[in-house]
Amino acid sequence: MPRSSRRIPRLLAALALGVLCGAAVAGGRPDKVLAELQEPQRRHVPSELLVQFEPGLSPSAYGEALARVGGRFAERVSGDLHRIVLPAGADLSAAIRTLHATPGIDFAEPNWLYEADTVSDDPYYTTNKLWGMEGDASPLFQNAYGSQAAEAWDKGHTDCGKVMVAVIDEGAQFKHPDLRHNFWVNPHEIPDNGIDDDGNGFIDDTRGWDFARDDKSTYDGVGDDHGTHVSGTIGARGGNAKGVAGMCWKLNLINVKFLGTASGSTANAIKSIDYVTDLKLRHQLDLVAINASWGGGGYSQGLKKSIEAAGKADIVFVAAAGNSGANNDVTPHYPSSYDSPSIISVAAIGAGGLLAGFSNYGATSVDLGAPGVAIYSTVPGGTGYAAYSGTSMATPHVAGAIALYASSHPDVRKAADLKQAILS
Ligand SMILES: [Ca+2]
Ligand SMILES: [Ca+2]
Ligand SMILES: [Ca+2]
Ligand SMILES: [Ca+2]
Repeated sequence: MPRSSRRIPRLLAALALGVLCGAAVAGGRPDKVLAELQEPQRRHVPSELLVQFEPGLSPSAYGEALARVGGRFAERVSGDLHRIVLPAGADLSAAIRTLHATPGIDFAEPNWLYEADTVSDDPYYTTNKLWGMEGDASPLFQNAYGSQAAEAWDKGHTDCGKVMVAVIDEGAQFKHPDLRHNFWVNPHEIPDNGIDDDGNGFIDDTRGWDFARDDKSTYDGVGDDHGTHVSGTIGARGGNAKGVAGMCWKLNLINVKFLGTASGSTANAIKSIDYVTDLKLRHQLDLVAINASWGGGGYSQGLKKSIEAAGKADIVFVAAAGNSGANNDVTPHYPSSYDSPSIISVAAIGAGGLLAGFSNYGATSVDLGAPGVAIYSTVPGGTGYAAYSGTSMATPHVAGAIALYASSHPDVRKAADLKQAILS
C-alpha cells in the first residue's frame, strides 16, 4: 500500500498541512545511501560495510570482490548478507561505489548505528501518572488523548493471554516485580545444558538473545533501563497493587537485545529481527508485533528486507518516528520511514493531545500519534519506576494495543489486518 493512501489521523494530518513534501522514500538505491553517508547525524560503524552477495557466488569471485576494497569477511548477518571490515580509515563512499559496480554484488551499505528514541528521564510528579492508558470514558482519570486502554480494562479485557510481543531494544529487567510473570520462557530450550535444544543456532536461549554482546543474558544491569521501560508500557502486570499497569496486564513478552551502552548496529538489528521471525515460525508462537523504540543511521536495504520478512510472517513492526522535531517526509528517520507495508510509524503526543515538540511527524511517513510525554513505567534500580519521554514511549502503547486487539480477535492475524485495525 503506498504511503499516500494511508489513513493519517486528523491530528497529524492537520499539523502536517503546509509542510507536505512529495517524494516518498525510494528503495535500494546506492545514490541514496551515498548521499546519506554525507549527513553527519547519520552515524555508522567506522570501516565496516554490509554487503549483499548474489546467491551461489563462487569463492574466487567472492575473494576478488573483497580484494577490490581491501575488505575481509567478519560475519554472515542474514542469508548472503555479510558484514565486512575494511582497512582503518577506508573511504566508505569509494568502497560502496566500487562494490556496486562489482558483478555478483546486489548492494553494499554502511553498518548504520541506531539509538534509543528517548529524550529525557525527568521524574513526573503528579498522582495521575498513567495518562497514556486513559481514554475519554475511562473510570478513574480521563484523558481523551490517551490510548483508551483503561476503557478496555473496564470492560474486563486486561489479559492478552498467549499473545506475544517482541521488544527489540536494550535488555529488559525480566525479574522486575511488575514484569516477572509476563516474560516468555522458551519451553523448547533446556536452560544451561550447553546445547541448542531447539536448533535455532543459539545455545540456551531461554529468554531471547543479546546480539550486542552475543550471549544469552539479555538483561545486564541498570543500564538496561530503556528496554525495561518500554516493556512495562506494553505489559507491566496490572491489578497487582504494584507500580504501573501495561497495555496488557498479562501476555508473553520476549526481549531481544541489540542496543549496547550507546547504540546498536544494523547488522545486529537484522540478526535480532531474523531471530524473532524464526522463533515465531519455528515454534508457532502467537507473536504479533515487534516493538522498535529506536532509530538513526541511514537507508539500509538489508534492514528493510529483514523487516519485510517479519511482515510476511505476520509480525507488525512498530517503530518510533524519532525525536528531532523533524518532518520525516523530508528527512527520513530509519527504520520508521521505510515504506514497508508492515511498519507502523509512531509519533509522540502529550497529555493535551498535541504533538510533542520533540516528536518527528510526516503526513505520509508517520502513521499515528500515541502518548509519549512523561510516561511512567518500570525501570531497574531505585524505586523501580520512572517517567520518560520520547517517541520510544509512544511506540509501546501501539505495540501493546496490537496485542490487546489480537487477544480479543483470535481470527485476525494478518499483519495488514492488525495494522489496519490499529490505524482505524
Ligand atoms: Ca536455541
Ligand atoms: Ca539448552
Ligand atoms: Ca548480555
Ligand atoms: Ca502493576
